[in-house]
Amino acid sequence: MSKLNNNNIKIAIQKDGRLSENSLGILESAGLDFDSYKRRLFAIARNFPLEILFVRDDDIPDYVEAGNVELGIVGQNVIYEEESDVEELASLDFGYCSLVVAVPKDSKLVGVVDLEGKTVATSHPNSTQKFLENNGVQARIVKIAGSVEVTPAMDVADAIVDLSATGSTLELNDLRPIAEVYSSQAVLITNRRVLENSKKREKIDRLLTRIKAILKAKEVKYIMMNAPRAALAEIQQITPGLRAPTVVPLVDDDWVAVHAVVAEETFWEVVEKLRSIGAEGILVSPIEKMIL
Ligand code: PRT
Ligand code: ZN
Repeated sequence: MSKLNNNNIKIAIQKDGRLSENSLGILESAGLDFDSYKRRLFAIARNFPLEILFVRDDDIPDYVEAGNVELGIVGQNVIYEEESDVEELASLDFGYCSLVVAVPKDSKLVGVVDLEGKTVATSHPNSTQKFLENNGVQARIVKIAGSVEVTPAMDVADAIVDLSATGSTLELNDLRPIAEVYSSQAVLITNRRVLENSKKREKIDRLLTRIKAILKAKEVKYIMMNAPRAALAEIQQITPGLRAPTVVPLVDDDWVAVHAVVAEETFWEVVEKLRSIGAEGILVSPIEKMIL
């Protein structure tokens, strides 16, 4: 790694797995131009002082903590499990999952306390140990590298602690969740020492500004509509926009065109209200980036 250009900052992302596509996607949306063909060991951005390293997700917090790379994109679950001393710069809104305790559907175990004296299989032994301790439960933990979900059927364990996203894997294996250890999503991480280096910090801040602009834009929609001029005051109440909606006069004096930014969360409620006060021809477009 040290053979690469020292003026560049480095970011480690998952080479091949659930987080890879979205991690690459966010860097591309941030305007970085690089070749990731077959995700070789690393790629160099042509238009930003950044190198991208493709590694196993489990190694990402270690590289960031040791300062081999300045940044990383990884699931919070890996940070929690490895108890890594890293700083989260942004939650990236993908890679959502939960670490859950699950038992066979026909099991008598219904809560964490029922795990007392039982055997729990997991590939997250640290998180499991802490969770059991916090709940005052003593159980035997069996560390499994993969396919944790099959262990109850094999009589290896009474319960499992595993990541779950859609819940399909639990369902397919006749398991039901009985508790959540924590929820997780992908995050951008760094370490505190890096932030003390002003040259590196400046580059990290530039990249972070771009990433935040993309994340912010996902929360809003741009809408355009025609509305009776008489309804303007009400429209302004419903769609405050960034400062205020943009109002464009139309040839017909009684009507105006209004452009506004609307939060994704309340989007349909806002549209229904706008229609009820006479807005029509409502056009909606996604916002690619939002720089405040
Ligand atoms: O090779 P490498 O070590 O890099 O990859 P990996 O195989 O260790 O990790 P990978 O690619 O499976 O997961 C990377 C990260 O994605 C995890 O660390 C989590 O942060 C996140 N993530 C999100 C998930 C899931 N969703 C997920 N569903 N990681 C794993 N799963 C597994 C889970 O273990 C279970 O086997 O998917 C199954 C359950 O999924 P559902 O949808 O059936 O509930
Ligand atoms: Zn892994």
